[in-house]
Amino acid sequence: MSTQKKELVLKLFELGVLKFGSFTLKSGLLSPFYLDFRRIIGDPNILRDISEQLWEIAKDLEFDHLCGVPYAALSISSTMSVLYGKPMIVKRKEAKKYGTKKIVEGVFEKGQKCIILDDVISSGISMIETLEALKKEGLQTTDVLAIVNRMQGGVPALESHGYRVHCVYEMDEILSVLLEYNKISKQQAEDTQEFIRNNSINFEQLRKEGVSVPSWSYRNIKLRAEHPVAKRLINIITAKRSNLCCSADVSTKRELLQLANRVGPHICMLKTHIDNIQDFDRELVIELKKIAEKHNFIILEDRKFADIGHIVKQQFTSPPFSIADWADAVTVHVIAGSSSIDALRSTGYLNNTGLIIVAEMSTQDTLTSENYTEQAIRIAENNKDVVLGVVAQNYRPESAGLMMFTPGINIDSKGDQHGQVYNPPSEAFTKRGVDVMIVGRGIYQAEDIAKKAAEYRNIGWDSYQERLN
Ligand code: S5P
Repeated sequence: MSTQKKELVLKLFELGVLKFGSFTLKSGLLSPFYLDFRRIIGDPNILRDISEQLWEIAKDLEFDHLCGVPYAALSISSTMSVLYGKPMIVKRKEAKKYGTKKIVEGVFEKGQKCIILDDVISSGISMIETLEALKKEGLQTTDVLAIVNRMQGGVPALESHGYRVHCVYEMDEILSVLLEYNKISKQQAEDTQEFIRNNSINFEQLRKEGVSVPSWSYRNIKLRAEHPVAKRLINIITAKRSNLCCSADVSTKRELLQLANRVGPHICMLKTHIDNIQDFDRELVIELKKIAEKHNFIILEDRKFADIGHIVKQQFTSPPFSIADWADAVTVHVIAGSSSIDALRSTGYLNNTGLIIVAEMSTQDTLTSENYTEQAIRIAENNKDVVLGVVAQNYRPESAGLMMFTPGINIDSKGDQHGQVYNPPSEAFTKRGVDVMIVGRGIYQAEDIAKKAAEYRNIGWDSYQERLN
């Protein structure tokens, strides 16, 4: 990279255009970096430097007009227009509602050529819309210019629509310069690269097209998770290299504690159905918490709250189970709507206990239709302050920091006589984007429980690695 280009990166950093930290994007994603090119109007020298870099590319192209995309690129196209004597046109964000109702402002004729300028190319979706609008006005565009390629899929998307794309910088190049001059840490560069990698696909679109996609990495989830239990869970998963949750569906205190001790070293989470324990008492909870601390796993009480808010509040807090006092996480249905989440939040206990929304069930004849699952996931996404993720089979939340917990996993069986459907763990991680697998009978009915838990754990971890690669 030329010294001039390197210096420009450093100037952009000083001006606060290239920011590193934690930023909520329009989509709701929490990003470790943010590019704010609207700030360049704060320094005319930088504005000129950027224009010069873009002109280096533009001077070899054949065109009649420069078209800047509002807002950041307007100042750039104006500067280039003045510096290099090319007329400018502007595509409005919205058509005027009165007067001319024009969508493209400026003086042009049908059939003329324009190049389009933007600050950053991310997904490319808004750029494609702009290009379509110009085409409708009779303008020809073949080349798109931008300052930064965020490397999130926009460039190939535009190219697949037949446009040539030219960027002054790839995001990777910017990171290298900032690293070289100690402006950002290695960790910040890695987090940024990981974020880019994990967000370079339009998940929603691919899902609609029925394509399975690999999902987020644990580090990325942690980066964007909001609830402290989610962060703790990811810490445990990565420290123990285990994404296994054992479903401890036994019926006595003794069996539960024994099982917890046996599987403890191999799991990140233990799931209970505490109301199935015939001899339940407070002592059990105290002992279970001790084992959880010793083996470092979290406790998920699979209560599946499903009633109106007024009732779920009582079910969550009242004796004899007093779930709110001890569970790190609880499952909840949203069949009654998001009011159940609001009700649970109003108890004041959700700082220590995270919610997992049951969005899709594992049974053959489940009533959780695609539409229901999508709605449930939306509720999870709108309540990330208290929700860790969803229980689901096929649908993964795309939103920042939410996890997918998946039961119906077994390596030795295809199902039971009551409609349970089992899938193998490897496929769950690689094809369906599962983050934590839930295994019950596959483990606790095995002859050697600890050995079986270790086996699931290894498969789960290897499959996660495979997904990353
Ligand atoms: O859709 C679901 C949701 C859950 S939480 N299907 C399920 O099987 N579960 C739970 O996972 C279920 O309540 C049970 O505790 C566990 C599965 O147990 P397994 O013995 O079939 O592995």
